[in-house]
Amino acid sequence: MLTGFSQSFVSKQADAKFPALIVSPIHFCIHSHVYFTNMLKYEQMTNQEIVKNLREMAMLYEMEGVLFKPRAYEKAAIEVEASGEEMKDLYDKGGKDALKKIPGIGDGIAFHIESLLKKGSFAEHERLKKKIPVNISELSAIEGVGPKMIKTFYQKLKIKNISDLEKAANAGKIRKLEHFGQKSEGKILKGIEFLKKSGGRRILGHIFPEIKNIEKMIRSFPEVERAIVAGSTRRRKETIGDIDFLAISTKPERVMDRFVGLPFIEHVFSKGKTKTMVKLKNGLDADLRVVPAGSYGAALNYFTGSKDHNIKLRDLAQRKGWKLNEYGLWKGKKQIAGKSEEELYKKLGLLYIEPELRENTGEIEASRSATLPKLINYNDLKGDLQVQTDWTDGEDSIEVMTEAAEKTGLEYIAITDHTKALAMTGGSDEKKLLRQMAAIDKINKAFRARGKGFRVLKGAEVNIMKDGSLDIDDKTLTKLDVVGAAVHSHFNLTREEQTKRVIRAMENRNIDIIFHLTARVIDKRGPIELDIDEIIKTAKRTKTVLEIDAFPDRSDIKDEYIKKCVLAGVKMSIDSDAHSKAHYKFLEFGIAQARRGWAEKKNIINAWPVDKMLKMLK
Ligand code: DGT
Ligand code: CA
Ligand code: CA
Ligand code: ZN
Repeated sequence: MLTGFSQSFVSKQADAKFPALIVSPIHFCIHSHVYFTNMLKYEQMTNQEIVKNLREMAMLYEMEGVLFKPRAYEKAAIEVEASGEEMKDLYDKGGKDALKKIPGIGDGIAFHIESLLKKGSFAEHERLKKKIPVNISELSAIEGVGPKMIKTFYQKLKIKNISDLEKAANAGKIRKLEHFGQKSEGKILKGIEFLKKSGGRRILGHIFPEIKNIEKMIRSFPEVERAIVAGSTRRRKETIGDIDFLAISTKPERVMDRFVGLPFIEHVFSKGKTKTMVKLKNGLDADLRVVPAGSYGAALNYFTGSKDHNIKLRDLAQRKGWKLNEYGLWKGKKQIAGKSEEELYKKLGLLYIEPELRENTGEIEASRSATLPKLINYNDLKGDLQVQTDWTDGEDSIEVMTEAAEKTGLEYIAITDHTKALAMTGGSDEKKLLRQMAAIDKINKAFRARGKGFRVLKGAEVNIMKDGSLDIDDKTLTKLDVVGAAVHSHFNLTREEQTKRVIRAMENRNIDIIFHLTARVIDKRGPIELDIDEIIKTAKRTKTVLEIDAFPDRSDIKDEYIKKCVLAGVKMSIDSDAHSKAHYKFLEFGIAQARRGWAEKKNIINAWPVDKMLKMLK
């Protein structure tokens, strides 16, 4: 989380949306009844806040040069982040022992989380923070800036936050530090620029578990009949600007009282009978609207958006002489639809349109002509073709990753550890790959002995070098079941050079898939320059699969490119890019991405059984 820094974006954004309200947010901070009673007791931390503390701890230990602990804390952070349950609730129900049931949380970390829940801090964290009193979360959000650098900046230049760093870089002070130069100084400034441009939008996959938890809590209010999150979250956009909740109730005031009393809430902008606007502790704004049951479908449709989709629907209604708004579809004063979305679409002469398609990019026309795609479903994946393990920079062993995959209902995974050009990950060379293949053979044999059909495929995430060559020889690649290749460096080549580079990799007969094609990291760096149409043409010609990387800050390729692949008949895979067993949960966001790109099961090779999938590869 970017405290402070993103705060200014959020309020700027709020300014634009509710100009009359936000003169100074503080004046409009309406503390409800519930809030005051909560204040008597300590307001317990949400998962997001706990994750932030654990991540900071990992980085502080890394600054101190402590071994193992950084990784242990990062792992715990990943697990808490992915948890469908609030630590606070687990702790209330079962104490420290309940926390320890979460993988990656042992005695020590459970003790610290307990302290976070009880007092909002823990001793070790406080001690280390005193030594390096900087805003670590904020600084580490900059591309390429890690704990060691943050420590140097503080010790040499007393840099505590992004604004200090920006000033120092602009004054040419960074380049004078040992191990730094003009180039790294420029990179830092570029990273800061990128963060500023992202305008406070947040990556859906990072925030989704918390949103679902809030939705669950609203649903549990006794006066609430139904509740759902709408807006860009329901459309499953890669990033969201704010959160839009919708509920049905005949007692809206009671619902609003309860809503503003939830532990996630930082601050109440306004509280009304039908609409309440708050800022959450995670920095995002959230609205709750309460409507009567008869308007639920119309309101859900309206607040799901997108705006462009809504406008098109409204025009459609108008052309029939009707009126469409968030309360219903109206013929004069008579409501002719509005209870459900299905009814609404039907009345407008349309087939139901899935939320992921509602961007006015042709879905309304396709609905009218009954040519909507039969979207891939959230339970359609049978395999995962990009999985890292502790052979390189993953957290878990092949065995643990395999077991977890089986538990999530998959039938196969490909182990695709990094290769030697990525030295910092301990990437495999040819010899190490051969050893790993032998290890995988053993695991598969054990599965067969137990009469289980699960398959572990031998793979790699081969590095595409600057000139498009690969860092592993063809002789070794031929022995693998699935080979992915990816760009991890030289992000600034020209469009022509970059396109040529990737095409050369695709032309290699051993390369089955291009992983995260554009190499973007949504909140850190933009995509590499590519001639996408040329890439897609080459993918078709060379039978290369393009991956939809489900890791939330990648979400690469994006929906628009997926749609192009569908049209061109280029096959895709949806992979978690897991570096921990908790990361299989990200597959859901890859599927969402595929759906937003109009993809069907037949377009996605790992929605197929393993044998059919393997036959499709080069
Ligand atoms: P976000 O929050 O930027 O990630 O994107 P959305 O789509 O959630 O947008 P938001 O929160 O501003 O509004 C929620 C929905 O409300 C939006 O998807 C469609 C509807 N909406 C908002 N403003 C308008 C408008 O001016 N006209 C129409 N027809 N619908 C609107
Ligand atoms: Ca929204
Ligand atoms: Ca909104
Ligand atoms: Zn990796």
